[in-house]
Amino acid sequence: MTHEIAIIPGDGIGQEVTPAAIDVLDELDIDFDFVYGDAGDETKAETGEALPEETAAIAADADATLFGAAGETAADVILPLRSVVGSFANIRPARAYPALDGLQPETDLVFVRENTEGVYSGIENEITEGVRTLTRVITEDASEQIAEYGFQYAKRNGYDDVTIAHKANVMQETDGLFVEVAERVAEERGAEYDTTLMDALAMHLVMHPEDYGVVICPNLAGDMLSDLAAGLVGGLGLLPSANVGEENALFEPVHGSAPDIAGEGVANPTAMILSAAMMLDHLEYTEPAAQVRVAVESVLENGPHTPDLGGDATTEEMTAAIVDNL
Ligand code: GGG
Repeated sequence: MTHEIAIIPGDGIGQEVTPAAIDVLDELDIDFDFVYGDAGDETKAETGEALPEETAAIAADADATLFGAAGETAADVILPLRSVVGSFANIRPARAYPALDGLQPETDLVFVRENTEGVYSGIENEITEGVRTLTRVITEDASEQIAEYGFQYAKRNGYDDVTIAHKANVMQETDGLFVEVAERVAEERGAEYDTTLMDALAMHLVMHPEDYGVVICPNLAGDMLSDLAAGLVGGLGLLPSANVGEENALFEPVHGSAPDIAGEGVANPTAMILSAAMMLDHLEYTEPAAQVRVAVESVLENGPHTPDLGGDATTEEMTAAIVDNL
């Protein structure tokens, strides 16, 4: 069976780490048909559109999409792409690797981030000169869907600790609804859970990440807390993610386009390759997904490493070592 995979490298280091994931997938005994699409800052400069219709169509028609990184046009690229694949959940695992000198070696967290609304609603306005507004949308349906997914994910993957993150003491209507619905879902399932204010959670995650497992959170909180967690385990170069829908899905590293190192060929390919491993799981290639993770872990243990991990290897050298380990 051939799987059609949309490949959208996007901006900056997305152009460098996406080929790394393809090198790894090419090494597996699976029939993939890669279909390429353009999107991002350069595409906008060239065509006037950050996400051309044909690129969105490629993602809609594919069995899954691999996306690299978004730059200045993130709101016009990654948000609509998530919508095109019908994604309602953004899964962002952040785990420490024993071989790396991360700040918090006990970290094993998974953020289950609501992926369609909150302050990413796109409803922004200029009311009058110097006054701009943003509408934060929280719906019962989306809150229920993300809570259901979060509790199912925790059960399926053996996480005992589930935390519902919110800021309902201030955003009383919106996060009031989010936490009320998530608690109702937990109680209907008979599941154990905690609720925590997201600002306090940020501090506790830094000090005691080992106390947490799955964190179910509204959109912006998930975006920010997962970057914080990346800092606990060795940096953004390590964190993959899955944007999951009912049928389709899109996989991307948590990092963005990293303009400070783009073009130098030294971006860490780990996050992108682990995103491809999440895609393999989604396509039910559990064994190859595990093989890819083992190969990545071996290189994280033995090198070579890119500069973000203290080494001097290029993206291509680190990728070649991972491929050799498959
Ligand atoms: N590959 C992730 C990426 O491009 N991130 C840029 C960004 O700002 N993303 C916003 C988001 O994840 O919601």
